[in-house]
Amino acid sequence: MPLITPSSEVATALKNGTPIVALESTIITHGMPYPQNLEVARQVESDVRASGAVPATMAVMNGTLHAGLDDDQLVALAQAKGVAKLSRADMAACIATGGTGATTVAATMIAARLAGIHVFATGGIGGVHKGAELSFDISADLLELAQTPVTVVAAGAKAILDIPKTLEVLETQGVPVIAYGQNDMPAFWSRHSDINAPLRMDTAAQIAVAHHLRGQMGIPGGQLIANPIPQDAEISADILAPIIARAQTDAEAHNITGKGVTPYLLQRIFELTKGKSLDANIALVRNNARLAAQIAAELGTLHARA
Ligand code: PSU
Ligand code: MN
Repeated sequence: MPLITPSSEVATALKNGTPIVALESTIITHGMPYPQNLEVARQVESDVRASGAVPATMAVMNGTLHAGLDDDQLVALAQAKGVAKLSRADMAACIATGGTGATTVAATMIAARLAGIHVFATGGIGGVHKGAELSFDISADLLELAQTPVTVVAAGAKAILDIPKTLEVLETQGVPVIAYGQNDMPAFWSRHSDINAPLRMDTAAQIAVAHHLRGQMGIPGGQLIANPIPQDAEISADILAPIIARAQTDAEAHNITGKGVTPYLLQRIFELTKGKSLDANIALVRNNARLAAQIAAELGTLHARA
């Protein structure tokens, strides 16, 4: 049995060396409400295609790990209730039991590596949560970045996370954190933060070369590209700070823990911003998909030359 089943579009792209961009599915099942989640999933796939690459949305459906979903599968996933949220710990168990689950950043990286895909676009990664010194809540995404060779394009760390602590863990784990086109870390819904990014690059070609070099040098793990949200879509940090604090207090009051924390906070912030957080989230994911497609294309030319 193959470990991962590519869609026919992804299989053809793999054969022809067409650039491919991996996409996660937890953002569909746990990150956004229906029906916007379905619209966004389709829109991001079409953004990837318009940028000259092929999208590969990852998910486990009835015990099969897919790289690339057809529209019926996207619809089923977007509407399904109680879909598992799969990280490194759960993916094999979900396949073994014939289950259906959406892939987080960590699980999507594993799937991409299995399929032979090097670049992945998402909204935000998981990180070190505020209060982690008590809760120990540190996303498995960070450890995956340390060991799986996929370049992940995200919009920086969300303010629901502790950004300095997240950067400390990534530094310890040897993960390059590269701000795209600016010196400071973008902060997901806002373009800027007051925290300097460890690294900066200004072109997709540089990012591709660095990815390629790490592989050649035998350095395990991926790269995190922090791509600022487009200016016209950002929400200022001042507006968001009290909303995030409120969402966090509510999460504690409801004893939300483990896998439930990130989806709860995203949903609560959506409610408290009357949907504005979702509009920003959509704009930044689309922006990340376009950059990821450029990086995948640059990597394609490097591979063709090698
Ligand atoms: N950030 C978002 N939207 C999301 C997620 C993060 O803006 O949907 C999802 C991603 O799938 C990420 C996961 O990998 O949440 C992290 O969950 P946790 O913090 O439980 O590791
Ligand atoms: Mn967590």
